Amino acid sequence: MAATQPNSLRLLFASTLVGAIGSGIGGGVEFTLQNLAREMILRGHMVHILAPEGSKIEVDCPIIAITGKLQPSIQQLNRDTQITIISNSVLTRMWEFIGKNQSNYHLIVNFAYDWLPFYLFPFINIPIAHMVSMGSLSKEMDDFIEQTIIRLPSTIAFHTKTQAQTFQFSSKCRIVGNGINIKDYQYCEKPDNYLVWVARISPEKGLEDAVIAAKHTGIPLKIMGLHQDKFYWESIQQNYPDAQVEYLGFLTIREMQLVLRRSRGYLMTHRWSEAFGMTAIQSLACGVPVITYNQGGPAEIVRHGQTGWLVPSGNIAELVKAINNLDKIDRLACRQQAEAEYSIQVYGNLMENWFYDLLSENRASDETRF
Ligand code: HBI
Repeated sequence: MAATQPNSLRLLFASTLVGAIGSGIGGGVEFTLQNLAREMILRGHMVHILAPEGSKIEVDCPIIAITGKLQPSIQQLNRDTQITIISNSVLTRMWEFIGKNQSNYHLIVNFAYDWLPFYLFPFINIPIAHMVSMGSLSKEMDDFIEQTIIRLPSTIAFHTKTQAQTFQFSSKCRIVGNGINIKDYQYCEKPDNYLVWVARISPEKGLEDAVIAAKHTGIPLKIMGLHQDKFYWESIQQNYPDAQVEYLGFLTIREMQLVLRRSRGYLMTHRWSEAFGMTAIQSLACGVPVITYNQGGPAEIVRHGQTGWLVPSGNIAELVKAINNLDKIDRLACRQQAEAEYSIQVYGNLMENWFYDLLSENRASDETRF
């Protein structure tokens, strides 16, 4: 007899472990995790969040702090770097907690881009839904992710097709986009005369291209984001001393969007294949057109000529041209695209359906097990 599908789920969110939530080191994942937790609670589910000690969340749900050494960010490693196993790490302690307490939950949502959660699925009795946050970055992580894709493709989801395609065998995995609370963003029809760049200040985000392009157009550029690589920032200041750039700091989402919404355009000059690009949908939600290099998730989000411009990667002359064509973009169309495709309700539906599917699959395999 098929067990009844539980309507309200007990969900355990396993956070990224490169830094405490709120530190900004976890980038867009910190934001996605909290948006989704809030949305699942609104839908009547219970959510517990497992995260490094010191994490601060803006969601009214229990956070289980895990002590131990943080994970080195995989972006700083290169493709052939060996995976290091760290003693007394947040990673191993988090999964010790999960091993002991898994019977209190229906399902785990894993947000960490690390080997252990992908390796452990045969030893955990409840489904692990892996929300993969980046594209292929390291050979060894690819092996762990692709092994899971081959054996349990339904437990893997990517934010975009482009991101999924960086892995092998990913055609059967879900694409779930991402989502924000559109009500948190105020549409701005008449912008002031400046451009905006928002990201962790680190080489893979290509800030210097935005500085050079803005300098050519003479439009001031406001920069926001975590100072992740001080040398990189200093080199930009030394190389372009007369560029009209202003660094506003690593602001809260609310403060950031007050600056973002009044800009003429948002520049995305990432060098790596950004899996999604939360700031792209935040920009659209404010009515701000997005100019992005034509690679990774942002190129899948922005509608060329309608809600922004796609520019050949690294081509600064094309960036300048796109900036000069910003006024051809209808700002209301940007807002409408965010409402239709990237609200937390749309993302929440895709994720909730995924969880229910995993649970009914899991139950079916249990039934065939006996
Ligand atoms: N590196 N090892 C590791 N694990 C993560 O979960 C991780 C990371 N680097 C960056 C990161 N997560 C997130 O900031 C991005 O997924 C956005």
